Amino acid sequence: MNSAARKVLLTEQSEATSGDLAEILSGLRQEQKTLPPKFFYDEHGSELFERICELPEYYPTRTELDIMERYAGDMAARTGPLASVIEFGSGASLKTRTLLEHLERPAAYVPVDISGDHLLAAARSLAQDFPDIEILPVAADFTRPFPLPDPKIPPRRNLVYFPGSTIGNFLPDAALDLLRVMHQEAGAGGALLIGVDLRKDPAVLERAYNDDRGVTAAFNRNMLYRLNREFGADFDPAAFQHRAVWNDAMGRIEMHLVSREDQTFEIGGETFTLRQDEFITTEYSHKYTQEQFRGLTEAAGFTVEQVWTDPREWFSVQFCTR
Ligand code: AVJ
Repeated sequence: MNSAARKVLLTEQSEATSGDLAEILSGLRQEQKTLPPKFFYDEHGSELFERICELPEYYPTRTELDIMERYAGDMAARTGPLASVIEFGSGASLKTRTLLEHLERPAAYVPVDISGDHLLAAARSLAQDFPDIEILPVAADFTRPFPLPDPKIPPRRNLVYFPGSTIGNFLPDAALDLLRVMHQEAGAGGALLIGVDLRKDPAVLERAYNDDRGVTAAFNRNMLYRLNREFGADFDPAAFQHRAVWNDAMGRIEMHLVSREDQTFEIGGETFTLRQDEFITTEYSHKYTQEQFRGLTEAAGFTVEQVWTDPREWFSVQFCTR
């Protein structure tokens, strides 16, 4: 194989901004206003998220990386020879490097991410370091159907990689739908390797989402700046306070933007009102027990073959076969 890096071509899904606006409006029309967390990740939001990953309070990234470094050899042995690795929400592809170093040389790596520019930069850097693997980045919103760069990806023995506990952002029904899509894309003989944050002391959780430096607050409020810029909204970000709370009954951290005053805002020709202390929900981050998550993966048709965790059992990486 040639040692020169291959050229990296980005497959871009058409930018469905009208669908995006419809999704935003339908969330804001609900009794409890919500905004989908995928809109956090514009260029600046992706940068803020990478800063979150390095915060002392935010344990998930560090813990998952440790698990990857410790057990990537075992993961590769479980996986065996592969067609491709398809990663959902690849971001900076940090954990993927450890994985790709250990896997039995997959023909292709397909990182899928909603933040196109960010994705291309990460893909180029990977292409430098893994010249023998074809890097096929796809800029797409994976919460909607999107085409993989066929026919290069044979529908067999793919490893679907979904790290970061991004699955936690989805309500259980939507998480199940997404796992079914992944089951499909793994193909015959394929598998899923998924990072899942586990239930733990709520104090640890609330600290992770309310950091001292206010990076998570900036990340949360960045959504409003983005909606102003890209969707013509007129939010006053300073009129909102960041809050993250553990909801024990639902087993999730909830991120809110709490209104500091009675206010109205406009988007897409509609006017919305918020009283003081009312809030917009911007993110759920579900935390699972191993048993709960097994129920979900099995309902999607997978069998959980192995679960790797850290010594405190704060985070898990789970290997599931079809
Ligand atoms: C990327 C969804 C895993 O839920 O912990 C980090 C996003 N939000 N801090 C998470 C996030 C606030 C993160 N995920």
